[in-house]
Order: sequence, then structure tokens, then C-alpha cells
Amino acid sequence: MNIDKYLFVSDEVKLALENKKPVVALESTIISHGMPYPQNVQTALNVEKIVRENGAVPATIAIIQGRMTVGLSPEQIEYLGKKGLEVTKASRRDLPVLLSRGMDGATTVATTMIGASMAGVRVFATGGVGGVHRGAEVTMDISADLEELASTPVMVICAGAKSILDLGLTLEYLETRGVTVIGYRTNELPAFYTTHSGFSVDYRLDTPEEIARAFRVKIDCGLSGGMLVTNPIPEQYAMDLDYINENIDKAIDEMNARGIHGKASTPFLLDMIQMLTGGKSLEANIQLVYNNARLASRVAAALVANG
Ligand code: PSU
Ligand code: MN
Repeated sequence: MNIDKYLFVSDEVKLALENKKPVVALESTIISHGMPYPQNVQTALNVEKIVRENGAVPATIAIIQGRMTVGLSPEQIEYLGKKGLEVTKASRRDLPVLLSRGMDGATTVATTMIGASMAGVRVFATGGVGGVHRGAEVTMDISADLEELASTPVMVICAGAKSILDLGLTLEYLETRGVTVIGYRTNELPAFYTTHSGFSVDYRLDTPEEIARAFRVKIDCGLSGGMLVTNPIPEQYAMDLDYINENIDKAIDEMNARGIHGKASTPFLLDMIQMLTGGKSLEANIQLVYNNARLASRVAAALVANG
């Protein structure tokens, strides 16, 4: 089987990997479904710039005309951002049909991990990961991101999980599936818009080198799966806990009233929260992604240095 039929790695990313230079994977559902145009495109391009400024090569990932594409061009990023919700939000289960039909897809955390792993990229920066949704004991809505973290060897650096999810159940699920949850310079799981959640991470690690060493052990010992690194939003951009939680509750009520469920849930909630907060949540979202891109670049550098 010739994998090139389904995988395209840009020259820049290929060269970086061959020369053992740090590479940071970036997802595309955050562009098409996570933020409005044109802020989504601007943010995606800025994230790439931040990764470069921190000494790593960015690899934004999406499915383009039936190929898992690792290292999008600025034109491809613009294309996905403009198309927005019209692009298929692609999780693991969507891959067979999208690739065989030659379609486009915006990759979620799960699918971006798959693309990164196919290309040999080990570190991935994003905003928030999917998790166990509130009410999952009835709906069984559990993001495929969690299963991917359990099986695919890519480290995901995020700002914790949003309280649109059930954070306690998300942590239980990750524990069951053997995923280590690291707090970067914190003992408390950050809740995306806020640094506080009331839940603890498994381990606090204080330097990119320590994080890289822990991940290296995992690879060396052949322990399957990734690792979840949670990086709190910088204090000056954090939102007021009660304010954001009130608006999250309103958004969830609205979602239930409209009967929205399945893969449409997360994009709907993000959009609703952005509306209810008059764009304040969007600004926080953008800043935390930048912050994660910086940390991921340093961890990627430390990982190649001790590899
Ligand atoms: N959380 C965000 N922004 C996002 C997402 C989550 O703050 O854009 C996206 C990510 O791509 C994540 C996906 O992988 O939503 C999870 O969707 P689901 O819950 O349907 O698995
Ligand atoms: Mn779901």
C-alpha cells in the first residue's frame, strides 16, 4: 500500500522532520467550526507565526481533496476559514469516506492526532479538547478525542476542558483509558476560559524539559497513547468564573431547547457563548491558543533535544 495516496506532508515539514527540528501540529476544526471568519484565519496564521518565533515549524493539518495534509499553505487556511461550517468536521469515523471520496475535512483533535502520527509529529497545540459532555450518563456523548488520546502517540497541549463538559467525568474517563493529565505550573485543571475548575490534574510539571522527558519515557517504554498537557490561560486574559459559567449554562439550555446534539453540539455552544459574551470569550480563546503554541514549541524543541 502506498500511503502517499492518502498523506501529503509539505516540503517544509518533511525537511524539519528529516533534520530532527521541532515541529508543532495544529488543528483545523478550530478554524472552520471554532471561531468566526475572519478572526479564525487571522488566529491560525498568527499561531503559525508564534510557533516559528519560538523556533519550531508549524504543521496545520486538514483533509484536502481526500488527503491527510500535514502543513497547510496560507491559501488552504484561508479556504477552510472562509468555508466555515460548510466543511465537514472530521473525526476518526469520518476518515474512510472523506479520503475515498476525495473530499475536504477540518480535523478535530482526534483526527489531527492521527495526521500528526502518520507524519511523525509528536507535539500538537490547540485550544480545548473534547470530553465527556454534561448529561453523558444519558446521551453517551463522549468525544472521540478521549479515545484518541488513549491510543495515538501524540502529546496534546491545551488550556484544559471547558465547563460545557462534565470535567469530573472527563477526568475519570482519561484515568480509565490510561491518559496522563499534566498541569503546566499548576495543580488545578484549568477550565479553558478560567484558570480554576476545582479539579486536580494528575501531575504538576514546571518546565518544557520535564514534560518532554515524561513523554520520552512513554515512547521508550512502548506505552501506547498520548498525553494531555493543560496550560492555564494567562491571568490577564482569564474570564470571571461566575460570568462565564452563567453564560455557558444559558448556551446549554438553548442547545437543549433547540434539540441540537451530536457533532453539532460543541460548535453551537462555542458560537452561542461568543454571542452571549459579546466577543469576550473569543478574545480569551484566541489568547489561550497563542499561549499553548508557545509552550508546545518549547516542548517540541526539548523533545528533539533529548531524542
Ligand atoms: N473546543 C474548543 N474549540 C474547538 C473544539 C473544541 O474550544 O474548536 C473542537 C476541537 O476540534 C475538538 C472538537 O476536537 O471540537 C470536539 O468535538 P466533539 O465534542 O464533537 O468530539
Ligand atoms: Mn460528541
